[in-house]
Amino acid sequence: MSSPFKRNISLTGDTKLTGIALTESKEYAAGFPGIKVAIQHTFKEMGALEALGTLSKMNQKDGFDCAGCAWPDPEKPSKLGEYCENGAKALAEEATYEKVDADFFKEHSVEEISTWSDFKIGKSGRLTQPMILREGSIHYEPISWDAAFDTVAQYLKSLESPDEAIFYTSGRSSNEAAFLYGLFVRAFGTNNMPDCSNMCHESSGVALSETLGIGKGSVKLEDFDAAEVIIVMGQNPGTNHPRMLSALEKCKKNGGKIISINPLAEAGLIRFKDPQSLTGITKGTSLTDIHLQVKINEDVALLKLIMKKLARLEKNGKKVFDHGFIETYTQGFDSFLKDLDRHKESELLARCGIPEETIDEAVSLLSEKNKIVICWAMGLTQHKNGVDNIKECVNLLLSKGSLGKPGAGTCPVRGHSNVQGDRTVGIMHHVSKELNETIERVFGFTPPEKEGLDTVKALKAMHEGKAKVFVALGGNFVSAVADTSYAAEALQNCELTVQISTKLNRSHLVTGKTALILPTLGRSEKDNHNGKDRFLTVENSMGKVHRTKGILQPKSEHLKSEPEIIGGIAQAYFKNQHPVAWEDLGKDYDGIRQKMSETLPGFESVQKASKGTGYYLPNNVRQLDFSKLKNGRAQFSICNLANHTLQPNEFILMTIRSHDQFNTTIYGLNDRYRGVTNERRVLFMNQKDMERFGYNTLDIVDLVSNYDAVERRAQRFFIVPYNIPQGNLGAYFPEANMVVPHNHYADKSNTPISKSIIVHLERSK
Ligand SMILES: Nc1nc2c(c(=O)[nH]1)N[C@H]1C(S)=C(S)[C@@H](COP(=O)(O)OP(=O)(O)OC[C@H]3O[C@@H](n4cnc5c(=O)[nH]c(N)nc54)[C@H](O)[C@@H]3O)O[C@H]1N2
Ligand SMILES: Nc1nc2c(c(=O)[nH]1)N[C@H]1C(S)=C(S)[C@@H](COP(=O)(O)OP(=O)(O)OC[C@H]3O[C@@H](n4cnc5c(=O)[nH]c(N)nc54)[C@H](O)[C@@H]3O)O[C@H]1N2
Ligand SMILES: [Mo]
Repeated sequence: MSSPFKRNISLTGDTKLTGIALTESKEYAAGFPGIKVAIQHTFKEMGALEALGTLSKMNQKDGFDCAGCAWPDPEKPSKLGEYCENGAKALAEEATYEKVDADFFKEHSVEEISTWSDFKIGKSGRLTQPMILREGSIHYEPISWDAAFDTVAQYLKSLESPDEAIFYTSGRSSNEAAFLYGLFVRAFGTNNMPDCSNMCHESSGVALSETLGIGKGSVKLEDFDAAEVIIVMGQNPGTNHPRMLSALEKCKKNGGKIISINPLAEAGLIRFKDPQSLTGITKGTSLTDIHLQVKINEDVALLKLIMKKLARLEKNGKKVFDHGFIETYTQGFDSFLKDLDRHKESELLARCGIPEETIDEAVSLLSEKNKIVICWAMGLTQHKNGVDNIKECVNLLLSKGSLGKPGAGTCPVRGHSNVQGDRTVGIMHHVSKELNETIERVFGFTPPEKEGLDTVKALKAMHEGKAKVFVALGGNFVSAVADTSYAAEALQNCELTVQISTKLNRSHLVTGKTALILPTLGRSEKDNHNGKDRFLTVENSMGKVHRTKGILQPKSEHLKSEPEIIGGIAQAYFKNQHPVAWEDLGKDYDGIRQKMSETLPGFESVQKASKGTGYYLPNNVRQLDFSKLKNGRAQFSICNLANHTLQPNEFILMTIRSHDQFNTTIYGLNDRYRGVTNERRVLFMNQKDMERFGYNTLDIVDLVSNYDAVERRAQRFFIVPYNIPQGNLGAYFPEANMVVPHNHYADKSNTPISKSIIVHLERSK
């Protein structure tokens, strides 16, 4: 027997190190350089006229939702535009002139393209027509839409069980597309719906559901105006949610204070110059009042220490906690206080590595105030104890009565622009009995009752050959998940992999035996059907559903919208033998919204989102209604401290985003705020650690992790001295994903430990 055909695909592409240049890291974010970069990117990729016209429609009532992040739009958007430097880059990526068409794939094999860097692959341009990579071939060839849909249908039919298929979603899809996709996957017969949020805010969802009864945040944008203290933890808004800086600035103007908790002094948190306001261009605001430079993954230790100090003040007669609130709405406060006694202040202090007087400043501020908002992102969620990190934040808010009133509450800052909406409308691997019953009533079929696979489990199932077809609604699975080599083996084990995408990425190269590219319209593009421009809806980070309508000419006449593609696959699979008229529904967004309004709690008024600025979904925390929880009360939790055992030569590594990327999409090679130019393979290290190990600036090392006796290696990183706690390191995602183990993840949420990986360093050969 001949050995099976295997393509020779590179997982890292070109890792040649470039002419790196280092400068001082910046203290302030945005301002003029931000405007300049926004303009440079959009003008270069899409031309000046179109760029200016399009930017002015971003995040406006009659325009489209920026795909850059999920931060909400103010009720009165700025006349100068409601976008940021990185939103402009996101637009430029999607609206680029460059195209990846049939000629491109004829000229370049997948083997060749895989040797390019992620940056070069992304810059190749927009996908323009359906393509197939046949078994035994290394070149994609064109295929018609109908033949592509039939191919997917045939492979799905050939499976022994629907559970042999995996349906991934990234968070850029509209509510309508995600709803239809979830419906089709259930009609097909599985709950295998891993989702990018499994790697993102799943820890927040689990922690908040268990303690407060809803897996989402409780604050609205106006709460930032009224807050007395905003704590920003494990988040880098200057880069990843730049429009949030305007909200923080407003809080400061109203007399509020900001505490940032982060191993790094991130530029945007220190000072901010609002590029959208004339005063911002000249003066700038100092944002952070107190920076607690915590060691990686010691947030629970820090919060426990703060709570212990608050409890002592209270014992000494100061009114610190909101006992009325605690008695009326919560459960478990006494056991929580008792548990704090188990920990010694000196040990907690040593763990978090922050000068005590700085912590005392924060304690003193928090003791006085009770309108407190806590914002957080990946710095808290992507650890083994990610769920406990967030529960500890909830403990603080509950003890201060900082929920369900203006200026107070939880604010998990979401990543992808519609990741929250996708989950709300039914993308999940869990089974909801209520949703299943409603689907049965509204659509006339019985959804499966078996729990599905999340990202971690789906990867394992493909690796073990238990899942054979992989369909992705957006995203770049191979580069986004932990453990790149393992992920590649998993995908390459599949019979068929299908990518519904806008732009070329590594997941189009690391494929199953057969692979399909189904190119789709981007958020910014017109979605015309029978002479009428259609619109879609999304949900922002604060639970508001609103419409989004593209305005640009589509990049190719062959593109289909996501709902049309899902409808097409479903139609090819079911023919006309199913109660749902899939093809018609895929084209009829009002029809989908009608069905959403009959199926999903809170979506009764979704048709209203077609006009105006949208509406808020119900949120029990805003009403202080905890009736769904044990004894009808919000829950205090007893949380675990991080538990790492390090050898003397080991470090804790966090994998973070540079200022010039959107997840696996690389906008450029600079991290302006951190002072790095022209290189992504960098490793941020404390100067004292460099001295201890005899490293010089720009020495080149490999990162090596060793979990369960498996050595994982990410090669060739430049050492950059940086203001980061001793024993901690930082490197960029996705380059460093090579060392993230696939089988180590957060308790309960299964989120990979991308922010606390134990590694040692070896000089590169
Ligand atoms: N321009 C741009 N915007 C984006 C994205 C992008 O890639 N580019 N990605 C989007 C997505 S999907 C997401 S999820 C968000 C991500 O937004 P962020 O969570 O802000 O992104 P990261 O770069 O992962 O940053 C994590 C931050 O946490 C800190 N940190 C790491 N470990 C710890 C820790 O143990 N404790 C504390 N307190 N802090 C820690 C890091 O220093 C860093 O500042 O942004 C979204 N928006
Ligand atoms: N080590 C490490 N790993 C991480 C993280 C980390 O911090 N460290 N962060 C994790 C997080 S928070 C997340 S959210 C995941 C991200 O995981 P993913 O969401 O899977 O990855 P992205 O890079 O956002 O996906 C980019 C691709 O999406 C496609 N795309 C863009 N817009 C659209 C659209 O409108 N429709 C469709 N159909 N496709 C579109 C394009 O082809 C583009 O190449 O990565 C996770 N992985
Ligand atoms: Mo994310």
